[in-house]
Amino acid sequence: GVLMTCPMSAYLEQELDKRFKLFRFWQFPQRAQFLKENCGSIRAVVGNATVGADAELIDALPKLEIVSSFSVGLDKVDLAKCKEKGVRVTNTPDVLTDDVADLAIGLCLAVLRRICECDRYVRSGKWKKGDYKLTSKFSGKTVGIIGLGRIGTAIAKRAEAFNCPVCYYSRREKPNCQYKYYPSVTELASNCNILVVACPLTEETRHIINREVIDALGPKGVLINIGRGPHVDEPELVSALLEGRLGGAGLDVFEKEPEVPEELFGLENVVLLPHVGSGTVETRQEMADLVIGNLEAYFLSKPLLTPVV
Ligand code: 8YV
Repeated sequence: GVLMTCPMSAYLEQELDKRFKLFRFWQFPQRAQFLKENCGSIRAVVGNATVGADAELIDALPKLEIVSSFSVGLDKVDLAKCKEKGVRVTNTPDVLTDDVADLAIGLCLAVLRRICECDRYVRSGKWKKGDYKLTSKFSGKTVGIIGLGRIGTAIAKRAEAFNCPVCYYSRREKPNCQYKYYPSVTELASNCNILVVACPLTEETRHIINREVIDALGPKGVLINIGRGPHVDEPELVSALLEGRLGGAGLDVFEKEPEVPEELFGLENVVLLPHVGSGTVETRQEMADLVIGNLEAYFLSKPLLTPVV
């Protein structure tokens, strides 16, 4: 049997249902009772960025052999626990890189050129009373990227096409990389106009955007987050935006999704999205196929397509 932790894709659900005995965890409000009755037959968990496989769930499933996550980020999977118990883990890298990078650029343009605010301006009929105020140019601005992995590199390539100088922070300088490296996030923030969070969420990167970094980015700087909400100290971000100590923000992720700080709703220099970085029909189908491909490979004793553990 396969346990799906929460609703994530109708297509994936249907395809899993064709191949395995599928348990939909969200349909059982009595979780402890459900686990007690079915733990003997669940060999795989399919989770996502919202509900993964924490230590408690892994411990409750003695027959668990593989966690196949419908996400590239694995911050909701207890990887140490999986390793310890010999549980394999797979994710969905590469197939979502373009979409997430596209959306990061979309957020840059939306924040600087006020695309969403302009749309509201037209819809409300305000255009008839006068032209919209001037906005800020994106092309040529310096883009600082935290995490130069698959997604960070794809964002850098797109930024280059806009003639934006690119610089980055990562734990180590990348060999043979033409972008300027800064050994700390604060130095990166001091030296760019737009700071993009594109690293995995780990203990080390939690609140990597703190007050010091926000102040280094400054009243003309813009923060873009397509990573995870907890990368940012959200109350610090909200107060910096409200006090005008930060120029703007484009956010696809939040600390307590789907809760978004309502203080941000009235700000024109902020664009808020409901965690849709990978949310296209095309990519979600490829992600689903990768989840299934990994499970099939595992149960046929073939090499996993995208193994992490
Ligand atoms: C998804 C994500 O939003 O890949 C990730 O890490 O955050 C996402 O692609 C999510 O897992 C879809 O349900």
